[in-house]
Amino acid sequence: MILYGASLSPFVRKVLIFGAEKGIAIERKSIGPGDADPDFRRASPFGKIPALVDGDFALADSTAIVAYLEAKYPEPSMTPVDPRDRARVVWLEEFADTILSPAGLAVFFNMFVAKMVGVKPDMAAADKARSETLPPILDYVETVLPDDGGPLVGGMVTVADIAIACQIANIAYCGIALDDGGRRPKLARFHAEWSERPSARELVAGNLAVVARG
Ligand SMILES: N[C@@H](CCC(=O)N[C@@H](CS)C(=O)NCC(=O)O)C(=O)O
Repeated sequence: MILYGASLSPFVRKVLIFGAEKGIAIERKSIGPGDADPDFRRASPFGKIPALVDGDFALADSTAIVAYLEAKYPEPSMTPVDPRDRARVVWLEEFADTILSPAGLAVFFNMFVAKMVGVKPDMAAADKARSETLPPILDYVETVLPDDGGPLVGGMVTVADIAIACQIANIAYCGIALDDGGRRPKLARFHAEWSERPSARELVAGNLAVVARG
């Protein structure tokens, strides 16, 4: 099973960490968005990362890929049985992918990716996201994190934890103080714990080395 994508992408890491939590062997082929590799484009017609090729099956989108992996490898289950918990996982994954991600990306892209892809960074957009867009979104994350530091939903690690942790890691790479002077202690702890989790540790360390190089 091959996953196409760069591990700096939180969506690529979401799939890799989900697979590692379930004990699924996934080989990553490093590729950037828009790459012309025909196997990648067969899986990802619009050139977005991640994309998966599993034998004769090809699929794009981290949410779709995670759904495929969960259905193909049901054990250990990462899907709560309770209907409310199950729906809440969907919401939190959606929140991570469509609300948290663009706010964080406005900073991360302009600080790191723009240079890598030869685009002029828009630091005004980055500053606005950092000071205006992100704080209320990070405040929301603080409200959904359990006081005991356990998983977000149903007492089990789900894609909700992973999707949020991956987006938060990219925000942390930008030097944004997650705890905001002690206002968000649960968020800071969540990030610290996920950065050390065996399924994520190597990826986070590898990414830190890349962003430190600039
Ligand atoms: N909803 C998609 C989002 C994937 C995505 O936006 N990936 C970014 C990299 S982090 C990308 O490929 N961007 C290039 C583009 O949008 O053309 C998923 O969950 O996989």
